[in-house]
Amino acid sequence: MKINIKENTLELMLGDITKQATEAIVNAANGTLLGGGGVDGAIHKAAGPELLVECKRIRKGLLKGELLSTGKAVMTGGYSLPAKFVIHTVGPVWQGGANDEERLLSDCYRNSLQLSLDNNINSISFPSISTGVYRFPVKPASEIALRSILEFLDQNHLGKVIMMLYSERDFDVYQSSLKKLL
Ligand code: AR6
Repeated sequence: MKINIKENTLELMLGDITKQATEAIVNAANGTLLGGGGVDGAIHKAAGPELLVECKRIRKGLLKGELLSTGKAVMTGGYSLPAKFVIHTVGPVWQGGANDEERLLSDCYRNSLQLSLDNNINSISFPSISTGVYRFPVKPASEIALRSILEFLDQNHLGKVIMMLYSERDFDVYQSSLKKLL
């Protein structure tokens, strides 16, 4: 499913984000930036060891216990990935919904898109942030993700945004949320 928002496009796709040749792909990382399971593990594996070296260098430059705060985003090279850049963002852990999870998840999308814009990146792919290990329920997460992207694309000229879903079930949830939002 593909839609136009002013001079931008948003497309929902089913597949592996590590294979995506958009200029940037987004990593659902954790605050340590040292890699992990899920999409984070897959991205580090496909990018190769230099990605971890750059992540460690960024981490050394962070204050406050050297963790990247939830909702924030940083950028690295893509190394052996088809994508030129990786934007690492830290989604909120689902704790029932009363701990600012909605705003923090929205921050992940907005800050990643802003970082792309600031670096003249015209195409970016997102995974479904927080809906794996961090247990954010997919339906509300899809609504927050899509609303945040649509609002950003309504106000900015970025180019192409892809939501890369990893299961048919997630794809269907995102598709019905998008239809509802339009
Ligand atoms: N391509 C696209 N999507 C993927 C891929 C892939 N190759 N692999 C998994 N997904 P998760 P989180 C989907 O758990 O919930 C890590 O250990 C997956 O099916 O990767 O934000 C980090 O280091 C799900 O829909 O991220 C953190 O500690 C979505 O990506 C923690 O997990 C997100 O699932 C972050 O948890």
